Amino acid sequence: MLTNNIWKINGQPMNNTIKRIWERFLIIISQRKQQVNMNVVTVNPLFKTSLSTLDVLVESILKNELIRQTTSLNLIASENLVSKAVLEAQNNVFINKYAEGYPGSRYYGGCMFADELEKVAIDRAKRLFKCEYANVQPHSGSQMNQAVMLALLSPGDTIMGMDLKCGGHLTHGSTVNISGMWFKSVSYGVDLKTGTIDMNEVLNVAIRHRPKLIIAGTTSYPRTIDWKAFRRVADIVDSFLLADISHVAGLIATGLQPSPIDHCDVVTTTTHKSLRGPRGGLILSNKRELFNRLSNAVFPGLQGGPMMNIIAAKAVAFLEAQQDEYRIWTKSVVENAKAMVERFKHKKIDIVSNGTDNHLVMIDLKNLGITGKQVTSWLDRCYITANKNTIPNDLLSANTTSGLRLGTCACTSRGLKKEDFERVADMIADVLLEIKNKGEVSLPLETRTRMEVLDLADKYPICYNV
Ligand code: DSN
Repeated sequence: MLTNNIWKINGQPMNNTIKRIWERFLIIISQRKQQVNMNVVTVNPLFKTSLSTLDVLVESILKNELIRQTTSLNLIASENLVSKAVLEAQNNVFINKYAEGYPGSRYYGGCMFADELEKVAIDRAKRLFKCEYANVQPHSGSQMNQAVMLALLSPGDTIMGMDLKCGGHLTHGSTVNISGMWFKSVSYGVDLKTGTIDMNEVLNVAIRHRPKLIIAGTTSYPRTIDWKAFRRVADIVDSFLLADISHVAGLIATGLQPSPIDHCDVVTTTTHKSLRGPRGGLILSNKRELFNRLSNAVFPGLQGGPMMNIIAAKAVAFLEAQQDEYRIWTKSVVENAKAMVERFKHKKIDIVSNGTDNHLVMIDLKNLGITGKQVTSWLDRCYITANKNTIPNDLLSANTTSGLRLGTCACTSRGLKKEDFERVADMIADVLLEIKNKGEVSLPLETRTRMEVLDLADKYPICYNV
């Protein structure tokens, strides 16, 4: 495929003159490589000095992080483990390239391959999510949501998102975030008995405050969101509807969760959670009248040049997400989360909403009388990585919390099976119960858990080269 494509620029065959120059260039490069190997010529040190020679400190930090990831079990719900191909794709020569603008309309020369790459990423994103518009340039989740607000709102407008404590996100109107500072922000929560979104409350809050933008989407909500019901509310109050599917995008891409694309004005997602790609954002839409507004908001409204090296890795992740292996992986992600829930319930540990439909397991620690902060620090000592999280009706701050959030993406990517997740749930349950009973994790339990974790880590190694 490469050999065919290399003779094309922007998908068009090169003319013969350019092709001859190109062929000559490839020969020179190959001769040069041989000369270098034979020590006949010297190489500019800029291209020769490796990280291990130049910067031992940074190199050792990178190695330590690989060792940390390899020797612990990662249950952070917003993280994942990328493939070798995605990791390779991110590390590329586009790190050198400015490409402000969009394919076919850039502010810099030399963008022919940047154009080609961005078009590939856009096409794959559109195919994956079955939509007409995709913007692959947002650098992050925060920026994709800011861009949507820039496109649709004016400062001072009212926005409505989910309460942070119930599973909403900082960028959906939190007062400590620009979304809650520059806009008047109101929120909806969940039914405290069921732990699920109460659409009557959503409608009531919407009617009371008439938001210009309603945001549906969460960071710690284990249940399926009813996009059609949100659309009905948005239509009643004549508001834009944004779905932020960052956590469940991968499950939506493979049809395990319903897609919001036909019900919402705009859909946003990060690319590094269940999508298993590089860190970054993505904006999707089927509303033609919004396409230009969204594009102009991302660039030049909010960002400068896109990170083309990251866009290369996004394109690869979008390709992976269309393959059978990925579909099977998403199925396992959900099955593994359900398996953990059952083990916790068996140990009489409370689960927010009493179950899960996705990759998330939200543990309610209130009845155990312990905090998320205590638990995550003890789990860290046992080589299990998770995060404290507020839960509905939480009386504690986001720094302490009555909840623990677990997610199955990273460990499923690593290869852990349902029975392994059950074993991990048992380990975590033992830790929780001992903190409840003794206020700490005893040395024997800490040692036992570490050994069990290392046993699993050994069985499912992370095989990146550093
Ligand atoms: N902080 C991320 C999460 O953990 O869900 C979202 O930005």
